[in-house]
Amino acid sequence: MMITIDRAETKEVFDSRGRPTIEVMLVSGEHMVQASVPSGKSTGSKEALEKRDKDGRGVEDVLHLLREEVFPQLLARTFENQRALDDFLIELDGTPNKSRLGANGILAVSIAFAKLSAAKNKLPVWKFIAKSEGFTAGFPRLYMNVLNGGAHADFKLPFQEYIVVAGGLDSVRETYARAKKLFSKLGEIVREETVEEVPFGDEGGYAPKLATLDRPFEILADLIDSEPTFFLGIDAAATEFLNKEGYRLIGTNYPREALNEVYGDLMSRFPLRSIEDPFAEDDPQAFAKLLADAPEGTLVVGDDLTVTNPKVIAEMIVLHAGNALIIKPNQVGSLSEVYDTIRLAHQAGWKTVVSHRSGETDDSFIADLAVGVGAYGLKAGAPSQQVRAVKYERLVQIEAEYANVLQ
Ligand code: 2PG
Ligand code: MG
Repeated sequence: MMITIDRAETKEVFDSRGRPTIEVMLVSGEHMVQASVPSGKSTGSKEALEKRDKDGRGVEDVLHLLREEVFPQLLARTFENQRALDDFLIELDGTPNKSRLGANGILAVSIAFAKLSAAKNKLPVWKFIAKSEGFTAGFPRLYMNVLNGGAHADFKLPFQEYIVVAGGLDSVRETYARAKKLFSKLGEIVREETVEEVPFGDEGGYAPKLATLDRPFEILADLIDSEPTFFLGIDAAATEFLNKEGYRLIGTNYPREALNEVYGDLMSRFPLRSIEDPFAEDDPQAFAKLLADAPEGTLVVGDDLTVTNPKVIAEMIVLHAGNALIIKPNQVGSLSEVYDTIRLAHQAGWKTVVSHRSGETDDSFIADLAVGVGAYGLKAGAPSQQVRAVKYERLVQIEAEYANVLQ
């Protein structure tokens, strides 16, 4: 179906850290959609560029480019599909990393267009993605980040994210309800255990100071004991704690071989089965070694390593530098490229975990994306922040709608 855009507008909205980001509204006939884009903190160096004003904060320049340059051209054309729209934007930008128009500006238009296409085809977004891109839809496990550390919480805990991976129950509604209960219980446990008040980290998880490397795992292993299908994950975000002397964890520097052993030891004692960014983003060999050494069934997950980029994932597949990857649309900046990356990953037998960013908005698009591509997981933080909860709530809503949509 050819899509004509009748009206396009953009404005600044704030993300969950109170930093400006971009919202785009598109209108076609009777349909009106909105999309907004998140913003990361522990970013990979090969990510497409999130364009900021000279002050390093505002997005006025991008808004201006969208209004004055991009929108007039959008309105003058028709687009056959997502690829045609994305190719047009990428060409208009004309740089290898989307630095002229900004990956943030381009992605906001790209996602809004996907929503518009779904609306015009009278399909829910997840269904439209599955159908138009040839994916098999399915429900993801919840990757719920319940304890925040690293760069998201002043390094009070050494790893950036301690995640409960929840799934395997009859329904997403049930899974989400049980995961939320565990999250509340965790709040009581960490408050009892720490003298100081326990703050929340960037992604809404608790950010207590716990004395040992083991302690968060002991607490979480106990917590999920009553849920046989749940397991634990971490996002080490290791680039953030690498220095000249090695990987620094609670005052000790570990060379990469020793860090590999730390992970092995943790996995042998706790139900830890998914490890994201265990080593620095420029050390795929260390990822490959961990995967080779790890127990069967372990997920070694790339994020800064793979940056949702089809060219990079193709290289990492050849190097066996993992068996799963994080999918963050703003790392690459257009949905067509996101779909390319997911296709390459799935063909190679890698699992995908669709993810939010640490600075989020109330847009729940990633939930539709996760279901539409049949992702293994949806990583959306802790339910204490509304911008995170809306993603899980949208999954629950899709579950209700699923039965009514012709498969
Ligand atoms: C990550 C993310 C999201 P950020 O590292 O996986 O949880 O953090 O958005 O800061 O890159
Ligand atoms: Mg990460």
